[in-house]
Amino acid sequence: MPIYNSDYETMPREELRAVQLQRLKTTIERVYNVPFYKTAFDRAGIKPEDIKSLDDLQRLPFTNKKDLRDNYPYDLFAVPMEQVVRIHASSGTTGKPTVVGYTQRDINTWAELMARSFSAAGATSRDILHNAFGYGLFTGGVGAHYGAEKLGMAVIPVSGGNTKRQITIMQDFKPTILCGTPSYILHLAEVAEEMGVDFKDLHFKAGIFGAEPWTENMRAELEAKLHLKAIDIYGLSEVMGPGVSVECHEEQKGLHVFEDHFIVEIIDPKTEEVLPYGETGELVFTSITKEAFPVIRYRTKDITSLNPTPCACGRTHIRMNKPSGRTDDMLIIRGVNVFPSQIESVLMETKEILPHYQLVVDRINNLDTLTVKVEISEHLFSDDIKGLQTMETSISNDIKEYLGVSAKVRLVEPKTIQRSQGKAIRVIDNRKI
Ligand code: DLL
Repeated sequence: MPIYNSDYETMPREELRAVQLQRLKTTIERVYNVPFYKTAFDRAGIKPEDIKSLDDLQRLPFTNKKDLRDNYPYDLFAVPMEQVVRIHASSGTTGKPTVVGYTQRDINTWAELMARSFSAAGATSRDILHNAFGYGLFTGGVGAHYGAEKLGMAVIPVSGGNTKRQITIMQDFKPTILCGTPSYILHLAEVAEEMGVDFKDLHFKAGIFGAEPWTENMRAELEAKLHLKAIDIYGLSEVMGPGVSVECHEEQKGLHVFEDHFIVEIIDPKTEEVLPYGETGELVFTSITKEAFPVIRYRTKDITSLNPTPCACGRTHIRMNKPSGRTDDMLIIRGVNVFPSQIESVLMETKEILPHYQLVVDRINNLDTLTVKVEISEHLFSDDIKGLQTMETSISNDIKEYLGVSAKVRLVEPKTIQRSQGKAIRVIDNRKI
């Protein structure tokens, strides 16, 4: 049973739904004061008092990233600025970032959900957290920090970067829980190896990793390299930050959505039709307790499915499967849809491959071409050009066989693909330049 738990986590679903409905009603009344939502609801012919059951949520319009951008920076805030105590922003590679705000109660809720997330991962107040999520406008660092303190852990706020120093800190301060993006953590492991430090001699029992898609193969790699249990955590700035959902250490199979604070739906991204449990589509969240920046039916662009089956941990909250990617990261190569994570799965089936890779997409003579650059271990990168070519062809054949897409594979020397301190850049799409 979870250690830092609220009764909501194990509540019978009928009771939970009653709580959700009551909170949803309050939220809808709150957002009706925000001109954007009032206009959208009026256009859909819905008044706050029309929300009588959870099914009525489906009558409400969706909110998109574009709506957030159009209301940059503060026009979607549902409280006066004097009640806002924190602002974060998501970077966004195109256009303006999206800006989100929190009241003191929102910050307290977030800290509690992160504390519950750490607890789900098996952490207690006796643990020491090495927090390598970036601190700043990104929600990862500060979000994890407040939650860890709330649970009573001792937090080492190292953030990303300065990687060698991080390894020394791990040796000297003896942290037991590790946080970061999977790609940066992999880099940490690589630097530790260079420094002759074996994670076996460190003290970690669990790692809580997220903020970008990562495969089961990557989990196996991280668990083997770091000698810890790797737990997936999900979230997004628009909905709160990290701690919207998390895996439990008992099953590590799907992320429990904190349904006492968020209502989750899966829709068909094309038709916007709500899909039944088990079907894959786009995640949509409605926040039901947020004050400063509530979101109604926010389309995340993240692709996954929901699993309502009971879990060994005893939580009744629904699980979302590991997101496979985002609709806007999906590559369409000569008509075939492919997510970077699917390529990752195939690459990691090959033993000598290091999980550092990048996908380069070009358009040559009006045809899309995909090149997969991937590092291989030092001892293989030799003068045996023929051997390398055979391996490239074999991986390329695997990609074709499993994903139906033609890709040119280029094996490159270790450490030639740029390392990130936060989210890895997996795709370089030259068609967009
Ligand atoms: O990445 C919040 C976060 C911080 C989550 C630390 C987990 C840990 P944003 O920068 O707004 O917020 O990016 C949100 O990142 O819509 C997903 O596409 C992706 N993402 C986040 N967590 C996961 C995950 C933070 N566990 C966007 N698996 C989301 C796959 C994830 N994708």
